[in-house]
Amino acid sequence: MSRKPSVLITGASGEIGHALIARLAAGDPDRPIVTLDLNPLPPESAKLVRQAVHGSILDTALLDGIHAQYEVDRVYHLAALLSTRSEFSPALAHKVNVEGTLNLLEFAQKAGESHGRPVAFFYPSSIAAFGLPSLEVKTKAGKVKEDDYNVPTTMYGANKLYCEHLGRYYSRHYKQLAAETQSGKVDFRCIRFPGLISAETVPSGGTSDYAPEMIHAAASGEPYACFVRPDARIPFMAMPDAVDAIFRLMDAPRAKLSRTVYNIGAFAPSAAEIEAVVHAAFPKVAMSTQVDEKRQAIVDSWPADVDDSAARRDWGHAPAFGFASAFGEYLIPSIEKRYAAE
Ligand code: AKB
Repeated sequence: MSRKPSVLITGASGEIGHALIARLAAGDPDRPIVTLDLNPLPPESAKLVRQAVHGSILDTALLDGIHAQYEVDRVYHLAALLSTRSEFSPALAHKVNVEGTLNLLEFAQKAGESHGRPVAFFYPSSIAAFGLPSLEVKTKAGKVKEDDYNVPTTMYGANKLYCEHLGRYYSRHYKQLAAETQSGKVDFRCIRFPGLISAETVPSGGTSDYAPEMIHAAASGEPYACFVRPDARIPFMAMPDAVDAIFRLMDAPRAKLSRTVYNIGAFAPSAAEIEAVVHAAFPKVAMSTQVDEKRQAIVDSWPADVDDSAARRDWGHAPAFGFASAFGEYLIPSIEKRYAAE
């Protein structure tokens, strides 16, 4: 039981959660962290949290139990089925990605009404919320703004786009016809992430995974057949910059925020450019291309890059890693060390 202001992280054992827990625990050691995930936390994360609850975001009784034990005023809702996995199980993706998110918004609303303070709610959306109709339009569009081409072609992208609107509803219009509105208890803040590349975790179920998969395969000496064309291009970001952006957005004064959903970018290499850097670091590893036309079509519907001027203006988004430094100074050295130690 903790009545201290606490943090709830769902999907904490995933790519973003691993880096987020370390930063949260270091930044505010007196603020209890409770996590909710179907998978166990890695030991290095488990020792940093007050409680690691094992269960589903669809289990409302479990969420009620967390509400009874903790005074949560900050939620990082990371649990999701990513784009490729969601295409194989679209109905399950809807349940997890949409109904699960609704459960967490209701949790946050209830917590805010209970302790009287707004609950800051971080929601990771994705470039999958975009849908460019053709390669020609994609090339011409260049850096895409948040409100353009919001016509996703995947269940995951549709889920993310709808949950962006759900979050804005809870934040600004919740029960707007009630005699006494309880709106404003959820302070919903959202980043549309590009493809994220982590040195610590290998992704699973994403369509942008060709980039991290390539590095992790090469560093472990495994041949890799890239499933997209060499010219395929989408925005990417190194995980430390993604976590930094979450902190900058969540720490920004609410009055500074002109929107609830923000694009952020860092670098937008082609698959061929990624392969060239990885091959230079691991020349002995066999790298090839074996296009999966269906996954390629998803990548072709995502923007070549994003306009993140609103994030830079409103809350100081400033990625530390460009393409060369992300691979040369962070990803390749860290991943090499990881596999050398194994
Ligand atoms: C995916 O590929 O599904 C995710 C994403 C781009 O949101 N990494």
